[in-house]
Amino acid sequence: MWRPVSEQLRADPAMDNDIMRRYIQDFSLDDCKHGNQGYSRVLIQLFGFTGHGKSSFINSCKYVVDDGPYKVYARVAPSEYKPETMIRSTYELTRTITLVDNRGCVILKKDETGEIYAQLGNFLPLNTTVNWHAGYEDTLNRILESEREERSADFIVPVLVYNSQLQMSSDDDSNLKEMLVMARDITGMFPMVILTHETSEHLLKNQEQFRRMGTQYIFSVENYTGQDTVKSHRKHEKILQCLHEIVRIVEFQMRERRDPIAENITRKKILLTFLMEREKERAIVEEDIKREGAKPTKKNICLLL
Ligand SMILES: Nc1nc2c(ncn2[C@@H]2O[C@H](COP(=O)(O)OP(=O)(O)OP(=O)(O)O)[C@@H](O)[C@H]2O)c(=O)[nH]1
Ligand SMILES: [Mg+2]
Repeated sequence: MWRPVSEQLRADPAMDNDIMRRYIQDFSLDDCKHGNQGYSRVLIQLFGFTGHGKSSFINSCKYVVDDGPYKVYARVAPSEYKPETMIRSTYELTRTITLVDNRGCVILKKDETGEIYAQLGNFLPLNTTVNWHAGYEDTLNRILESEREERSADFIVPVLVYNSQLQMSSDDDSNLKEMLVMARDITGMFPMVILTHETSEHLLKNQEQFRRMGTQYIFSVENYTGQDTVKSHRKHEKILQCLHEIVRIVEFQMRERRDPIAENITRKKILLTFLMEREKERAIVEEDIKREGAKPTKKNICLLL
């Protein structure tokens, strides 16, 4: 029987792993204050750079929630430097919660960020290959084509996965901030951040940087990997805490009256405006280069790539 988290906390302030696991497994949108309000599932949208641990996180989530043997559900790269996930795939975690393994990007370029936002807002079909270098018309056509799929009933939770071994440059910092804010506008929720490789010496610095960008929920986890599947209480606990918090946030947001269809329309307008603006900028840069033979600057080269 699913019970609100406040009751569970009262019952056991320590919130041990079993209680968290049961809370995650039993959570149903139907049990929220105003019922499901038209949402049929929670879609945890994992996004971020390639090789930062999105697929490993999915396998780790399945491992800790199913509490069975370790299995590879989402294929993982042999190393951090070889992009692996090309298809945007879904993995059911519970009957209410689904994880989406979005294609990772290599660097933040304008045409890739357009695709990222289209993925995050769930405006592109699931379980199909993602093409980063799509032009405006191509992206637009695919968004329109995907209207055939009924997806407005998904409650989207955006989650950026970031490898805490990396030291962020100031350029990365401002690009990521822009991306997080846009992801908020497209999904209605400021993305949470999961820092993988939690034993890294750069963890605290990365936590601080994401906090400065306005991130309220930052979790650090050590993923289970093909090379290390030995159950660890600490690893289980950290991953369960992260999923538990996501469910709490959804439950909290579902206390408000919501309209999934109206939300979907608003976000689609934001995405289309972004794509249109990007296209205009690209046309201006191309025109300048043609007219004056000007060299593209570091700032605008990403529009032409
Ligand atoms: N030690 C350690 N290794 C990790 C962790 N997370 C991921 N890895 C390793 O990092 C590599 C890349 O992980 P993936 O899960 O494939 O990364 P991804 O974000 O799905 O990458 P793409 O599919 O290319 O976008 C793999 O070799 C993993 O085993 C972690 O928390 N700790
Ligand atoms: Mg992957």
